[in-house]
Amino acid sequence: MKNHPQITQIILFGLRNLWIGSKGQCRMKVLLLFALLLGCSASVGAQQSFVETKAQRDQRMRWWREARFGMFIHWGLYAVPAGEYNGKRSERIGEWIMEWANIPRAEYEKFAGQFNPIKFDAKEWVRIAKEAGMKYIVITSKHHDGFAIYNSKVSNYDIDDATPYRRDPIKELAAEAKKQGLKFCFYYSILDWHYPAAYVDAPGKDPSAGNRTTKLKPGGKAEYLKYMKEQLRELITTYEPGVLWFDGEWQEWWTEADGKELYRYVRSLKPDIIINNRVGRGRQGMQGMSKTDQEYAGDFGTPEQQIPANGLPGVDWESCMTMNTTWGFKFYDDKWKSPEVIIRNLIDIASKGGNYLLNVGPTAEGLIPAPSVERLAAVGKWMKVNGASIYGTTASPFPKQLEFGRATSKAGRVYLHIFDWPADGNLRVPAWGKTVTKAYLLANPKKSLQFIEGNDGMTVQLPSQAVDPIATVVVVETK
Ligand code: FHN
Repeated sequence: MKNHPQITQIILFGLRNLWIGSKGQCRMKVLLLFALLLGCSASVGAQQSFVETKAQRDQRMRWWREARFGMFIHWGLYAVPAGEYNGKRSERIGEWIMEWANIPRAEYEKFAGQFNPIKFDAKEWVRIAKEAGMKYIVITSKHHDGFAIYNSKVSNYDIDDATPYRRDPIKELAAEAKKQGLKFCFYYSILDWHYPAAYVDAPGKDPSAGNRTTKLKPGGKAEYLKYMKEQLRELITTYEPGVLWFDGEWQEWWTEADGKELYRYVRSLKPDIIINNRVGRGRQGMQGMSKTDQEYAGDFGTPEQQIPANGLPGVDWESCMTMNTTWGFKFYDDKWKSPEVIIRNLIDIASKGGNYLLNVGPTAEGLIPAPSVERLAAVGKWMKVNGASIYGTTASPFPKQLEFGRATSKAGRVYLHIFDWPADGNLRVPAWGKTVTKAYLLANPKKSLQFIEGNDGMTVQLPSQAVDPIATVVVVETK
């Protein structure tokens, strides 16, 4: 926890004067007072919630805000059944198979013996993310099924003890991400269907299967909290993640106070770490985060499978989405988003000031599914030309959403993302209180575009054809 140097200095200065002006017995009392006060200031420090100035917070969030685009990876034992159990399939998400197929713990554990990702290649995974234009990777260290896909010293239900694979793919992935310049981050589920003290109390459900909510046996919460903290400590000290992405917080036994305490604990282990709002109860369902009268723990909001219509003004936020309809691998899920939808989602999110965390669900062999790889390559092709209109940008400066597309901004310029190319070649842009000095295609900055300014905005004369039918970017520089 952060101490407060000014408090300590005041105490020391006062004691110094007392010491100089005292003799014999008095000096013993001064020493005793010194010891008492020192202990008190330390304990005050330990109890402080994490206090940081706006400048300190902005510094901590800087890389994350500039990144704008990350890879989510859901990888675990659920990739073995891959959406089918005893011939039963479901439209439900693959990583929840222990719940929707009502698989008892002892049965589900058998998947560990079949999890042997011999085709896993950290270098290839990071290359795919990097070439897509992604700047960080968030991987499930432990999902709701409780299986640790890293080498956990506090659990035998992990890749090292329970599978034939025995290597630590997370160590390889963390090292490769660092080598290729991507931030490495962890997802961690508070909900744990495998923890001994946890059980399911729901009609028709096996008590040891998965469920949206679990109960904890008497004394189980304190025991589980200790276990969770031990796992978080080893995750943070061994792999040094940039973000701790919590999930599964909606349990009735998990409170906002628990979330605040866990936030402080994680920050005490790595003060520059960034933590999402699912550490506590601030998520407000799938919409992400709505500030109410209470300050919730967490550094950013987490809308899921959706883009808030007006962003989440005044807070940092990240929209997480699947590329098909499942987070964990399902071999028959072929409902893939097109590259156009993915690219326009990325632009839409950035135009509202958010980050896009796009998911891949690798197979039990350790491969990222080919349809995901193809889409990410298409996104990377667009980002290669237009990344400057996403990275390090802030939200659109326009009061209303543009009819032809979206906008992002940086100091002294606005990036206009044109989805619908004007048939007459004249791009009509509403006024936004700035005087334009120059306009050009981001793809061809040397060739200025003609424009006319008026009271209600400007008209830019565009070439007859769009550079990119998904989104062509026009840069408008301002005074
Ligand atoms: O239940 C999880 C789900 O499996 C998945 O991990 C998503 C990703 O954000 N989070 C939870 C649902 O909100």
